[in-house]
Amino acid sequence: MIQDELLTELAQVKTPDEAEQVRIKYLGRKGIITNLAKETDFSQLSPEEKKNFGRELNQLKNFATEKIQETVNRFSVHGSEKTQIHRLLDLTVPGSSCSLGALHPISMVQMELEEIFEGMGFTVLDSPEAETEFNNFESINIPSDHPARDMQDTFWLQNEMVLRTHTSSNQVRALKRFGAPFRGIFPGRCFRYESIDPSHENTFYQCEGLMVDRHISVAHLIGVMKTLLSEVFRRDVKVRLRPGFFPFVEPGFELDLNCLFCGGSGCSTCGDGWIELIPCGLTHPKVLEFGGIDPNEFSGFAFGLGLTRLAMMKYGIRDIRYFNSGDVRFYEQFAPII
Ligand code: FA5
Repeated sequence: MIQDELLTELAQVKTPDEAEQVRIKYLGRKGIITNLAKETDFSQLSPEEKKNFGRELNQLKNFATEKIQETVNRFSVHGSEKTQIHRLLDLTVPGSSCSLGALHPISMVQMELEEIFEGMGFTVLDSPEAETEFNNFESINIPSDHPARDMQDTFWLQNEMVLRTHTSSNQVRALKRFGAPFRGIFPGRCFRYESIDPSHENTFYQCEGLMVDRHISVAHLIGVMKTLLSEVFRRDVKVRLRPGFFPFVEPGFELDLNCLFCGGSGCSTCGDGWIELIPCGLTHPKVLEFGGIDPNEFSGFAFGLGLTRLAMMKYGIRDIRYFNSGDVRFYEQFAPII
């Protein structure tokens, strides 16, 4: 039987070329099936026999065409692989949900601060976490024998660089690079050798701000701080300004925020009802000089906002240790709904 011979040959086919050879052998111009019609003497056949012959020949051609095509399909993506994919893929299985993750609450506060300061004409600058001793201390008027160094004990690297203890390390770098007038903020991560408690971490974020221009006074500093806090909290907040010492500002202040958890009565987060939030002051003439700016012509103010503590106040997070916990369930609570 032609069909059986054809199927036996197709079963041995290993390449598309071999399948093509089989097609030519059976269906080509001089192929076995094609020749069946040529070799038959139709004059000897009755009309009924002619009809039957024609029908059977067509069936044979269709059978051969179909089987050869199936063999060719075994070698094509649209054939065998697709069939296999269909076998593996069950479109009725319910999909598995994919978590989008969430922005860290500190990132969200940082982005908000950046927008507020950009609105006041400040540039946002990125800065290194591993710093030179000069940038972190000396350039801002903290020489190696200054007791202020003890307040900011930190981690030293083997190459004598230091993990910055504050973002003030960028003040002189920025002044040297951009000169005066200058308005910029440098948000970033800081490191201190600290005893950890609900409001102190060894790794936390600050956002430094520096504005240098002609005739800058404490009034400018207070104006910028008020704008900042009213925009961040979108409500009236109570603040207090008290004298504070930092070798790189003169005069120096501590701007404290009335605790939003206890309303000022005192709690485990704030202690006495106030959260130390924004140390600030007028830029010390020595810092301007280190930055190549003439202190007789320019003055400025600087602040070092505690970004992690601001996030605590904004989102009602009572313990700073959650921020570095790596617990996604904590972070997801503050994510904006997308
Ligand atoms: C400074 O770091 C100064 N460089 C700030 C400054 C800048 C003063 C410019 C004047 C002019 P202080 O050590 O107080 O100051 O830290 C600033 C803020 O960082 C604090 O008010 C607090 O909100 C935050 N902060 C400090 N230490 C920690 C800590 N261990 N954990 C969490 N937040 C901290």
